[in-house]
Amino acid sequence: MKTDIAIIGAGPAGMLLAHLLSQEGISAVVLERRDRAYVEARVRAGVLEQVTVDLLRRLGLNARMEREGLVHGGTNLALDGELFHIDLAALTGGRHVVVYGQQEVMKDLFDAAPARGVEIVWNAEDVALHGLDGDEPIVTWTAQGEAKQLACRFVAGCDGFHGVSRAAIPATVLRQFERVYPFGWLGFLADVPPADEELVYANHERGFALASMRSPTRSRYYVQCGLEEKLEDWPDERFWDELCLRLGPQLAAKVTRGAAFEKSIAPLRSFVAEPMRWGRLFLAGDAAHIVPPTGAKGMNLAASDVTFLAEALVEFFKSGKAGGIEGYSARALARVWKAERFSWWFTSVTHRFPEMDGFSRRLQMAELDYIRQSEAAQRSLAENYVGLPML
Ligand code: FAS
Ligand code: PHB
Repeated sequence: MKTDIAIIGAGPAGMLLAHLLSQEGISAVVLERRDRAYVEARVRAGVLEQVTVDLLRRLGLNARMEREGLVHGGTNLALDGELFHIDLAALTGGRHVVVYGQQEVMKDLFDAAPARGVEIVWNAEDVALHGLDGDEPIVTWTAQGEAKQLACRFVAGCDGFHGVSRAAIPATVLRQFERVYPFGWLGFLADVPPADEELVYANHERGFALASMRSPTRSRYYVQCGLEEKLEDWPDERFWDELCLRLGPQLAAKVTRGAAFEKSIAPLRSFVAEPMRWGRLFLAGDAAHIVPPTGAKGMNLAASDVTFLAEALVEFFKSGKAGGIEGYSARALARVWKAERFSWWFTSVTHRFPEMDGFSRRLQMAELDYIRQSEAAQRSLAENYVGLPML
C-alpha cells in the first residue's frame, strides 16, 4: 500500500485531519488500533470552541451539530454554593461555545468517511513507524496476524497519550513537560434534565463539581475525587448527595436524580511534548499534549493542531513549499501552551488541593471574588474559554 499521509489513530485529531486532507485531494490512510464502536463509546469532551465549530462547518459536517448542539453564550462559577454568571458572548464580542459531545462529533466524522473516500483501517495492531528521518517512511502493522505495510510521504501521529508516535521521536530530541494533579474526576452520565441551562463550575470546601449536559434530557456531571478512589466506592446515591452538597442548595434544588448509564474516573494531568515534528513525523492532539478537562480544551486543541497541520501539508503538496511544515511545531505549541496555562489556572482556582492550607484557600476565594467583581478578569476568562484566535 502507498499513500501521501499515514494517520495513526481515528480519534478527533486523526479523523478531522483525514477529512481536511480528503477535501484537498491529498491521499491518506487512517490506522486505528480498535474498532469504530470503541472509539464512539468514549464519552470524553463536551464543549466545542468556535475553532472546532468553524472546522466542522468548513468540512460540511455541521448539520447535526447545528440541529442538536446547544449554543452557550455564558457559563457559571459557584463558590461554596453562591453562583455568578460569566457572559461569554458580551465579553468576547458575541463569541460562544457549543455543547455537543465528542461521541457525536466522532459519529459525524465516521458516517461521512466512506462517501468522501476517507480510508480507515480498523483493528490495526502493533503499529510501528520506520524511516521517519528519510524521504519515504514506512508504517507496519498486523491484521489478524498478517503483516501489513504502508509507504507514505509523512506520518501524522494522532494516537493519543498512550500511542506509539511520540515514542518514535529520539529521546535526545524529545522534551516532555508535566504536572500530575493529586486528584481525578468522577464523570456521571444520566438521562435526566440538566440542573441549569448553562454549565456550572463549582468550587466548594469539599471539592470541585461540574454540572454539564449533552442535551435538554441528558446530564453530564463530574465531582473531583481522590486518585485512590474506585467506581465501586461511588454508588449513584452517594454521587448525587455529594454533587448536591458541592453545587450548593440553590442549584441542588434543580437537580433531577436518576440512574447513571456511564460512570468513569479520569486522572488529571498537564503534559506537553516538544517538538511536535521530527523528520517526516508530526504529532497532533493528545499524542503531543494533555490538559486537565476543566478548561474544555482537549478536543479543541486537537482540532487546532490539525487545522495548522493540514494547512502546512496542503502548501507542501500543492506548491512544494515547506514553510508551513517547518513552522508547524512552533505555531501549534504557541497555542497549546496558552491552553495549558488556562487549563492549569482554571483547575487551580476551582479544585481543592490536599495540601491546601488556610492561606491557599483564602487566595483561591479572593481570586474567585475578584473574577466575580472585575469585568477585566471575566473578559480574560471568557476569551480563553471560548478559544483564543488561531494565529
Ligand atoms: P484520542 O485519544 O481521542 O484518540 C487517539 C486514537 O488513537 C484512539 O482511537 C486510539 O484507539 C488510537 N490509538 C492509540 N494507540 C494506537 C496505536 N498504537 N495504533 C493505532 N491507533 C492507536 N477533553 C475535553 O475537551 N473535555 C472533556 O471533558 C474531556 N474529558 C476526557 C475524559 C477522559 C477519560 C480522557 C482520557 C480525555 C478527556 N478529554 C476531554 C480529552 C479528550 O477529549 C482528548 O483531548 C481528545 O480525545 C483528543 O483527541 P485525539 O488527539 O484524537 O486522541
Ligand atoms: C463535559 O460536558 O464533558 C465537559 C464540559 C466542560 C468541561 C469539561 C467537560 O470543562
